Amino acid sequence: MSNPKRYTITSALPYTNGPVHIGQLAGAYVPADIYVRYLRMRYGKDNVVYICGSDEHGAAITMKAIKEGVTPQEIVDKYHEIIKKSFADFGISFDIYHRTSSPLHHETASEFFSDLYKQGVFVEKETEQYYDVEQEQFLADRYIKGTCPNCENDSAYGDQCEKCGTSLDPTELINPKSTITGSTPELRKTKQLFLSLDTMQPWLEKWIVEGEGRPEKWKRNVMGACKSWLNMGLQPRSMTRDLKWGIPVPVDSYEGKVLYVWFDAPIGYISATKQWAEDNGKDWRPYWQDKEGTKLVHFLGKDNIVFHCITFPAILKTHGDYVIPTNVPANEFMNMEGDKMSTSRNWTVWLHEYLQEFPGKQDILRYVLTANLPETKDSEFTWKDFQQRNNSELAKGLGNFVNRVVVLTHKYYEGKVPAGNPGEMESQLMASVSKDLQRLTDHMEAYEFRMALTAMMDIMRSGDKYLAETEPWKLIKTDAERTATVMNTALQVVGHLSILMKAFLPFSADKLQQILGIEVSDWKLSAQSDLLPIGHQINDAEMLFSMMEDEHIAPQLAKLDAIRKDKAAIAAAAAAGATAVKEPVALKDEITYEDFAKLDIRVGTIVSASKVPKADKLLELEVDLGFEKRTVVSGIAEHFKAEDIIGQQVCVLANLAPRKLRGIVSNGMILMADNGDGLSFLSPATETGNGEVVS
Ligand code: B3M
Ligand code: ZN
Repeated sequence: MSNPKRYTITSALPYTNGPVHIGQLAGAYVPADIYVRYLRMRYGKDNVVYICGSDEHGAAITMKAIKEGVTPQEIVDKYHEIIKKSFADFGISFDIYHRTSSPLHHETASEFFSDLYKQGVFVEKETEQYYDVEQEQFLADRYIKGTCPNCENDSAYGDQCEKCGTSLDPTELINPKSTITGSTPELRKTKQLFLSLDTMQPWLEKWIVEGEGRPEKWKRNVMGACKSWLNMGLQPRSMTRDLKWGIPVPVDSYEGKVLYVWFDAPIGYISATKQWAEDNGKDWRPYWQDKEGTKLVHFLGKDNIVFHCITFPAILKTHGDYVIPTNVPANEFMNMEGDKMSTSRNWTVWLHEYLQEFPGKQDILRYVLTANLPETKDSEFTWKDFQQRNNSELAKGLGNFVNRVVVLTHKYYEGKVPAGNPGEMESQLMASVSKDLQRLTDHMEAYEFRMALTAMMDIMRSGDKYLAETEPWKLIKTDAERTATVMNTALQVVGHLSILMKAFLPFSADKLQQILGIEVSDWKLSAQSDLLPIGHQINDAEMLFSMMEDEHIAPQLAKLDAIRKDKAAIAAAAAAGATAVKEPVALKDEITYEDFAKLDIRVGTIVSASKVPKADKLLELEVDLGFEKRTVVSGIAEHFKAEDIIGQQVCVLANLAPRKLRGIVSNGMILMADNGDGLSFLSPATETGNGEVVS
């Protein structure tokens, strides 16, 4: 699609279970807003729609409601307002910020589902799902915690282990527990409607991997994530859930079930577009159904890639009437002050708090986030960098350059743009501005906003260098005509900056255009020497940026310090607890001699040992029991190195039913004693033949 007629741009719909923070801004909102502002200037406002809204369904919401002891509706109402306001105050220029709890969305998603159902694309399957007997409800994946079978993290969720990133089915969790009541859930039969992603795999591979019917290159990180999903082989995915909160499944005999949140949420982009169209007397259809003319681009963070690159396109494609995304320029994560951002630990900057604590300073945050966007790899936000970039790049750089030009224009020409007589130096400067404009535009089209910002700052630096070399403040004493040329040229550069800044620093851009007395917002692909016409009157100078002192960021650093100290205190308490006198372990229930006699314990010797790949705790052992050799998988890898235990005599529970661990069948169990800070083998005190009975 070289010349799309219109652009449908989306930012991921944030879950309304908490306010928005800078990690989300850097992932999905700041880059999209820059892109959209650029598109509007270049291709016209009427050809661009920028869509977002609150994602108000799913377990994220109901869990928060349980935690705060209120209804899900109260949760979404509260956070929808906070989020919507903070985005607006920050200048994220959505054309609409909608809600998935709205009747229009329910209707739209429901209809979409029915269309697919009528096409016969869903497969009904009976599954076994965990049910919390105390709470009397089936448990969504997020409501179940247990031990990850891959890395043995003991607080993995039913759908994903956040430690090793593996996506899971709840039934794979070891020792599952309901997060609502803490009880052990039981498996019960329930039926769901599945989307056969497996049958979509060939098309998805052609489209994503081979690029068939896909006009733009996708980013490397996005391709990498998609390929790893495709390589694992796509599985049918359930599009319905046994939950009370959500959009009812519009199919008979599915009463009491709702649509999977990742089915309804992306359709939220469509229903939001409908609402926007209705509010503005437009037709929503071309924005979603003109396959030739519409460029659809989704902005999001890396944790949402699979849903936007695989599931949603598969749904759109299957439906048949819809545009599929041209691009999904997803970002990686932004870290903060040397640590992963964490909302539960408060290790982030909340947007609504920033706006309160730094009033009128939206553009500084926008600038610093843009300069550090995690476009190709994870990046980092620090308050020191925030201060430094403000001071050296905005206040002393951009702000100072602009201010100098405006002040000198008033001083020499009463604020009127002087006539110039451009020479070699001026045409060189304007040529370099043109080159940077082209470069900036290319970066915008390629979703490289960090580089685009650098190109804008390079234009400022060229202008600044030109002033430093021509020194109009000295020249004025000897050559009035040449000074007028210099000032005219510098003013043109400032004029161009005021347009470019609209994409990155919209508040300062408006202020600057007010100072310059212009209202120009058509994107420039090459420098224009009469952007500010001769004789044009400009307004009084005003500082665009001010210096950020240590004391301005000190409260922020203090906040983080307090969190760090809390964390250290918890860790110290945990460490102290570990060395403290251990509580005796309570005895298990009494058993009879007959119970004991059922155990067949034998002496054996470990003859080989190796680490089980991708499992931190497991060793695969071969144990010689005299009469046969056995494979035993043992959870001792954190205590022993494989090579150190070969030849070790051990006691083996030899008649334990075989168990499969990480795909390996384990035949027996090695008996170990816990000695307080590790494990030790139980072995006969004197050399004993392999296979001898322990009794
Ligand atoms: N609400 C996940 C998130 O907030 C999800 C995005 C939906 S986009 C359709 O990260
Ligand atoms: Zn794991």
